[in-house]
Amino acid sequence: MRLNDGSVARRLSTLGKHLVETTTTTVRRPTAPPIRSLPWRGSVFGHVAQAPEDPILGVTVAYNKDPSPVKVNLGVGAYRTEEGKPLVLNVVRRAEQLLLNDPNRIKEYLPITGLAEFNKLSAKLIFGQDSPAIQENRVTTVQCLSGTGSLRVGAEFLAKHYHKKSCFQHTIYIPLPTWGNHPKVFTIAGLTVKTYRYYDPATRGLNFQGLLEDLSAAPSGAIVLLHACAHNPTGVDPTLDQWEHIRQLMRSKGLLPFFDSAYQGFASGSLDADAQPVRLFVADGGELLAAQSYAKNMGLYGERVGALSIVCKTRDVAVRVESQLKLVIRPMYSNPPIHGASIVATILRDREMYGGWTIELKAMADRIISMRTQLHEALLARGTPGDWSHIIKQIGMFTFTGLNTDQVAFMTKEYHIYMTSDGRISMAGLSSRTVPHLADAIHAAVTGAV
Ligand code: PLA
Repeated sequence: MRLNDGSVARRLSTLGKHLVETTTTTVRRPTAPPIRSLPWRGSVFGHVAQAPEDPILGVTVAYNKDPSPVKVNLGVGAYRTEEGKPLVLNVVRRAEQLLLNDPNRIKEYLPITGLAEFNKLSAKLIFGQDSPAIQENRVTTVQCLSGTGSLRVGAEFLAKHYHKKSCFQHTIYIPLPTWGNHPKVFTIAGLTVKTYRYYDPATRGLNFQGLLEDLSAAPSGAIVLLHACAHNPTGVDPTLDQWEHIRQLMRSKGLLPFFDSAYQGFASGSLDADAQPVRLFVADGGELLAAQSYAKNMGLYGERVGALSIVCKTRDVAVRVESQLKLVIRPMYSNPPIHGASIVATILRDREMYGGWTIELKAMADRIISMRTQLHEALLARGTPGDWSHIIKQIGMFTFTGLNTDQVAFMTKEYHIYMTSDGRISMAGLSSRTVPHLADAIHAAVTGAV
């Protein structure tokens, strides 16, 4: 279309007016009212309450904020060297080097159930090389996110699929006391949590009678959480004879064992000895669950590597159970990470590296035991009132000191010693250098001397 001169002139004049107006006058753009003036002006999350710190991991948060040069963190169960440094095992460094140098390493997704070789080797580690249940292919093992993830996957599977005639099928009995995360993991997965007596504060040992009474009174078909070894927080384990008693009682009542094995090798220094209670239950042909963690025994805390095994009556059942575990895992985190499981598989498959691991593991366990002796002697030397023999009797990473909340708060405030408020101390976080300071703090807390 051709424009005549008149229409061109009109258009130019309109454009000119527009330009003048927009540059010389204030344009009233529709402006949004400030958010603060609106009726719903607060955040849609405004009602969210401040949550408390985690009772264990929160201790590290408080420790990190303390500028004191003498502070000691005995809260979380994390191994430290004599120099107070975190430890990466030599055998882990070697495995990582091998993985790094392998040009065939890829970063593809793992299957939902994780690294197959890792799963096989993990089952052998806990149930034993010659376990009949493994030979009969009636164990299913899935790689999970360390011990916590393995417990959670197991709990969700039970909440969905554990069918006993009794209406108590979804009740899990946990020891009193137990690791603080247990009730949370099981409740959120949909199980009802109840407790059974375990620890006797008077003897600072096992309340075996109370345990037997409570398990006898538990409804048939209930699930029972058992610490495979190095009970957290008490450091008190049943003897093998007592385990046998527990096994007979549980099997006779049809109680389903769910073992939490977070410290295999840390209790006695021997991987096989620490797995004995679990193997006792597998040997009778009955069913059970076992959650394994490599956080402590391989020092792979942050790699989040663990496994859940379910021992079934037959191969056929195990295959179907595994198919359902996949349905639990897939919408939760899809599939597990590859690196940590590859480290573990590299070590477990190689005889020489496996041997190296057991030596380093024993050294960690021995150092913890030596901390027990040193702390005990330091308290005796100070004449600290009370019987402190439980420090050398208890097993594993922790000592359940018997100190109360006020005494713990005092030790933190005055001595910068960080520990959980139930009086648990991580022996693995102590060193010869810090033992005297801890002993001074305990002495002052007990005698009331500042
Ligand atoms: N089960 C028990 C009995 C534990 O003590 C722990 C860790 C876990 C499972 C979970 O370990 P993982 O998920 O790291 O493999 N307990 C620690 C750490 C060491 C923690 O609370 O997370 C503790 O200080 O109690």
